[in-house]
Amino acid sequence: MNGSVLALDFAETADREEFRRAVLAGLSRAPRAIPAKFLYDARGSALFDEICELPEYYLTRTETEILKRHAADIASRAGPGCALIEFGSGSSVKSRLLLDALDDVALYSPIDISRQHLDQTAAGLRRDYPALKVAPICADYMALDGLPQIDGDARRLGFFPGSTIGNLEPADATAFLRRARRLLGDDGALVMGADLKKDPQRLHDAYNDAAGVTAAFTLNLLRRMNRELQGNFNLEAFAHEAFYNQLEGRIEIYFRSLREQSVAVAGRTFGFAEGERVHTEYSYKYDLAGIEALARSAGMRAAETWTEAHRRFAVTFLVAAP
Ligand code: AVI
Repeated sequence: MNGSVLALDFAETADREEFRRAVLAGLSRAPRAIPAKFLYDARGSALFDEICELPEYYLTRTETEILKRHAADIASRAGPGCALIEFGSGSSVKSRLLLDALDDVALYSPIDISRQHLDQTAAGLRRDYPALKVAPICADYMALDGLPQIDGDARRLGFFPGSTIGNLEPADATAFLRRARRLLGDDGALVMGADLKKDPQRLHDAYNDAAGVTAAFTLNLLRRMNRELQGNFNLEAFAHEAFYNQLEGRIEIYFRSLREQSVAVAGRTFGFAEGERVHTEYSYKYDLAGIEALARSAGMRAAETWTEAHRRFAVTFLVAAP
């Protein structure tokens, strides 16, 4: 067995232990909740990729349209010779739109917690952009204190697309932007995508698609608990529930017990009342004033915001506030 296989085994054991603790803690507290990051095992990530293609899920298409239309504007705001740093890069599809538009990129640094994702992304980019310096960072960008592989005095341009900011509760969103501001420096900038408030029915439909892919995505968490934590969740006895909470300006997502039942997982047994819910995700929706207020709360300001005809989504160029 070689060292990298051992390292992977170790990482897998550590991940499973973190999952076990989160599930036991999340099912023991009231109201019950399991953090959204555990939705993204291999099957969950593949289902999320499918969500991005759904007719109801306008977010990915709309953001891509904005990025395509305004890539040159973003590049001119950024200036030549930037180091592009992507927070939570996934497959880096959207960053290619920026890489194609930016003038003389000094370096591209994708940050992702998944080593596998990072290696794939880096290999694809090195193949398609042979002159580009690619410096992947395997880390949790929510807990990163420095950018180890980045030195030199190139301007740092952060990229945080996909409305991932919406999955953070307001205090965490501010904490993330503060961290980004520190990592990017006084001279840095951040290109951030955020889903906008709109007709509640459209929001509702985006998280309750007719094909049931979002439901499968939520219920995959039960499968994961069954597989990794020796659970016995009956997937037929729980349902996906997603609705727009207008007061809080957010989509709330849960899995809901369809009957009174008890379930064993990670060596414990948990009772569920009929209708009892376990929270899995928030997806906050912003308006332009809300984006500006969020930026201010983190010592930044929106230098420019781009949207499209229906004002469904916004891409904002954030800079450090003086
Ligand atoms: C990743 N994130 C921006 C998605 C969202 O829209 O909040 C996650 C998602 N969950 C269900 N559908 C999409």
